[in-house]
Amino acid sequence: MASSKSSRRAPSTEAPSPDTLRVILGDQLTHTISSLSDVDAGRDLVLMAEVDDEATYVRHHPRKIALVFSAMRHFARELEERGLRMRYTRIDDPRNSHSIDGEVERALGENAVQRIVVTHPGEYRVLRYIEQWASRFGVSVDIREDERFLVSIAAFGKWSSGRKTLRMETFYRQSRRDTGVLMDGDSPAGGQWNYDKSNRRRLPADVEPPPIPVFEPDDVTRTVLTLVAARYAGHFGELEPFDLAVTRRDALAALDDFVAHRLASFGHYQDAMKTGQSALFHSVLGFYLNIGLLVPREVIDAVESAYRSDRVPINAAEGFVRQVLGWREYVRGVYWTAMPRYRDLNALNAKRRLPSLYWGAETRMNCLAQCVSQTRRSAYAHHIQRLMVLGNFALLCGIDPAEVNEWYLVVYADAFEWVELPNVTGMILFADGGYLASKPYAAGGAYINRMSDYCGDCHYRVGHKTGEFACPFNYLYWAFLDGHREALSDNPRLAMPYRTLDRMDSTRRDAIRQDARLFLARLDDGECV
Ligand code: FAD
Ligand code: DLZ
Ligand code: SF4
Repeated sequence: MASSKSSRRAPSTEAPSPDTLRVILGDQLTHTISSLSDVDAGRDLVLMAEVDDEATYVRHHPRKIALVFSAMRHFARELEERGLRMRYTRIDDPRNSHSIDGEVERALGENAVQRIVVTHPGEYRVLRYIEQWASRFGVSVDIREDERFLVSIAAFGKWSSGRKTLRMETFYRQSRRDTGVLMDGDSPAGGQWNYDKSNRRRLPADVEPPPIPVFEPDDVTRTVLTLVAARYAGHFGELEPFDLAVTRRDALAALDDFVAHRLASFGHYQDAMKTGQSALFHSVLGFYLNIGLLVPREVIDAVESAYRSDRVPINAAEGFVRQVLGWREYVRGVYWTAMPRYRDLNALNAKRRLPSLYWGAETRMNCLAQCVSQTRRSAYAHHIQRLMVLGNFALLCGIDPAEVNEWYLVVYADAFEWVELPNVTGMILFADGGYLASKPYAAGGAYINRMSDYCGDCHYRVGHKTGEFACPFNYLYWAFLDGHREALSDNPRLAMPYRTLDRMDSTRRDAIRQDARLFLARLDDGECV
């Protein structure tokens, strides 16, 4: 890989001074990225930079920083092998300005560049500074569509315009039709659009999920691990053992492994949780999709092809495709059509500070303890852990969306604002008032008990509704509905729980309110709950 030093050699007749600077961000590690589609090896310079601004604007989990830096270094080496001229700034380069802006400015100062080409970034914050490059640096700036997504921002904008609330299912069906994925002519493969009903099984005790592939760090990754350990020591999370894929080749191996060994059961056990098993039958591909080592279309095609060749059932293939073609594209569309106002939404007026248990402080609630410690170790939790344990608790306790958003952006190695923010603000906190989801995903302890083995080892009793040993999710759930009656009671999807609440006698309702008040006061006082 070229260092920034070697890329500033005096131009020779073979290598004229570059006139175009192609900027590749840390989540754009895709050989077919639009910013390189017409790259000219003779005239262009490709800039990549490891910078503290991106690693610390929130204090990312060290595994995420190592994943991004190591994948960037491997990708730069591959580009160099393609014959491209690289200007790569390492994190420990003493000349590093530690911002993308600063690195672009330095490159422009040392090369007679007329034009910058970059693919649309994944975050509004980054787009804002890229949009200033033209006036700031006096060069033309070509911001290109990120064609790795199947639905463009413009197409989503057209679809969503005029709708007060959006629904993923409608978007998803349209996307299936538009792309032909899992379609038999005009009909959905297998006859149904959605197989969710078959996808809610608890994991039987005798089902052992296959291991997730591990990738041994090579010398490049080892160097990065040493740097990350030294520079970001105070960040939440464990760096080692580091076993993630950092190259496209290994990410493709992870995809093959998922399709061969876990996809068939993905649907059935999608919602299940088990102590000591972080991924179960999930793909663990979000890390690689989100930095570009894999592109969504190839992942979807691999899954569809497994279904077409009878290797996996339709409920598995459809369940998975819905996540990638449905949810992933949908939340991205919501993000870009609703930013920047989306970041400040707080429809339920939630104000509580994020409790220290999210950062690993002791808790007697076993489900939370398990999910937080797994997150600290691996920078990963599967969807139901994020949604129905960690997210559900944040919703029921009324935690400030800004604090919850920051936590999710910090702790998961697949977290980038375009996907993290709508999932937190829209899906778990209902802070957008129902723009993204039709109802809050609030639930009592019974749901967690049904889908996991956490409750058996808990200090609390999931069957107790109130009282000293009652599962806090139980009374917090009813207290949440009670407290947000004005905002939520008209929601048809909540009609049944509100009827149940209204049928409770006043003694029970008072006990719920009292237990919730005491619990939240103890939480605010920093007591172990
Ligand atoms: P699988 O369960 O195997 O699913 C396959 C793929 O589908 C994922 O890799 C992902 O690309 C996509 N997907 C699934 N659900 C969603 C969803 N709700 N939104 C967008 N894509 C989805 N996903 C992220 O990629 N980054 C985040 O920062 C992120 N934050 C989340 C925060 C909360 C509160 C919640 C509830 C969900 C969040 N998700 C996020 C979505 C989802 O939880 C993760 O994509 C998933 O757990 C990653 O694990 P996996 O790769 O094993 O996914
Ligand atoms: C997440 C991340 C990190 C940790 N570091 C870098 C970096 O040093 N250089 C870089 O170009 N990108 C990094 N990224 C990814 C950016 O934050 C990413 O481009 C934005 O999150 C936009 O999606
Ligand atoms: Fe979580 Fe309640 Fe079960 Fe304990 S009893 S693990 S707090 S759901």
